[in-house]
Amino acid sequence: MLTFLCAMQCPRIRRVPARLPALWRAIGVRGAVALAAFTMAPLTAADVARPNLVVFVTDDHSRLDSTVYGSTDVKTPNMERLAKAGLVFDRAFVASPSCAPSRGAMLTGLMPARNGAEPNHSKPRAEIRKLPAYLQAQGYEVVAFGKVSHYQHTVDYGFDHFAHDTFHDDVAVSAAIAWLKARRSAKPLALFVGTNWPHVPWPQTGEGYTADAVRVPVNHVDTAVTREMRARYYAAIGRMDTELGEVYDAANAVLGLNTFFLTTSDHGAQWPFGKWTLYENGIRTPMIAVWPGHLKAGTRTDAMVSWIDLLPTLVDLAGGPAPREIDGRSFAGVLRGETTQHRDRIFTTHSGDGRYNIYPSRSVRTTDWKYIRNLHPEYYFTTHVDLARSDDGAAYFRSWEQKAKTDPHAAAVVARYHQRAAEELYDLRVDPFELKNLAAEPPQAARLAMLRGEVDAWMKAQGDEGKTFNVPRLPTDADRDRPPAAPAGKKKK
Ligand SMILES: [Ca+2]
Repeated sequence: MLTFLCAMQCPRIRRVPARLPALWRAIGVRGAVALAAFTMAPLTAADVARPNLVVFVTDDHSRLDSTVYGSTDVKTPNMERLAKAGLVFDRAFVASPSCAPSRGAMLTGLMPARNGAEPNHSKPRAEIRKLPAYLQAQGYEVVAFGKVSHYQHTVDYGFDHFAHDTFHDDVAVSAAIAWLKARRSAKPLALFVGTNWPHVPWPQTGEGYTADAVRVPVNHVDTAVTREMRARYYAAIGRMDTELGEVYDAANAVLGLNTFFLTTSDHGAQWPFGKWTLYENGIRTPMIAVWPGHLKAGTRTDAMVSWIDLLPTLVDLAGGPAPREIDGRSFAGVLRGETTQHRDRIFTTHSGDGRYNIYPSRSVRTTDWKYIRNLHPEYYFTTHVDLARSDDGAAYFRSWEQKAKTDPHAAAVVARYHQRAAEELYDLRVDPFELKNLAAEPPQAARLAMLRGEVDAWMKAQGDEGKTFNVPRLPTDADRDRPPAAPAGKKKK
């Protein structure tokens, strides 16, 4: 209670960690520092002030599928609760729109070409310093529950403790909460909790959502099967949102107000023009931060931030020197309300996913425009959506193909899914779903040349060779729509 009252009423001593020994809590920051002067403990004001850090990572959740970002048909009450208590990022982006390269970039602060995790399921190189080491150097205990890195890559990252990192190991969240409640360490804590929701396979029913009530996005094809799957996707989002609320409540109860809490998703959902693409529904991600007494509650920011910025931001909040040798840059100034801007360009990259997706692309995004370069427009675009045997994608994609035989809109959507122009340019102010490619429009020639040059320069600076990591599928291949053979005894993800 004393900690709570101090936090609310005494700004100079408000940042007292709840888990510090009772004496420290009772005497506050200045008292603890004064006490340290009479002991051998090398305690400083910075030591006492450091916040606990809790990051809740969701999996394949599209930004627009939340009430916080304007959805009217999927309910995310816990995201809304965080939004009311903290700062909502309207322009947060991942580095790459599939699980492994996205998480590899977050946990190294380096873009995929520089850390080595380019295609899905690949890992950053062993010699690269990873996020836990930076925070451990600041005195933190750094712990991961669930899918934080790409499943069982977790062991490579040097967490002090980790558990439940296998495919849809859905007890991870309750295990994290139990671990947190039993924790007795006086160290500041950096806790990463990763849910596998709303990653497929989605729940078998809509769990309250019905097919006739969902809204089908304008860049999709409206069929009965699509609606059924969309209701099931919403059910998965509901599970994710419930888990978010549970972790948030546990963090508040155990760690107290001196806790920086952030939630975000590793990229957009497994729907066409989402995951595995550089369209907004692939790379633009939900992000909400809560930090009582530091962040103004119920606010939003347009500052453009990237997942590579999370590592230096957390190190900055932990009191450490933000590393300069990585691609990421701390946006702690945005969090503290010192600035409303961070990046003026967001670069993203996608390299592929086994034999399901071989379609490398790069993009640069300004506040208003998106330029996408498809490195091999002659390749045939496929993903788990159209190739997987499960009903997560194949069932509804077959219904799109069937409708395409008689419906021009469906035919255009399916054609655009498989084959794209070498260059795409979109005016996001009027075309948020990136439906009208302006790359060939003469009035946009100068803008196209500028953004093309920026991607050239960025790829060169990154040492990005634009590799293709698997045997491509071509539109002329007889087996272009045949799923790859699954490795014996291995479950696809
Ligand atoms: Ca993912």
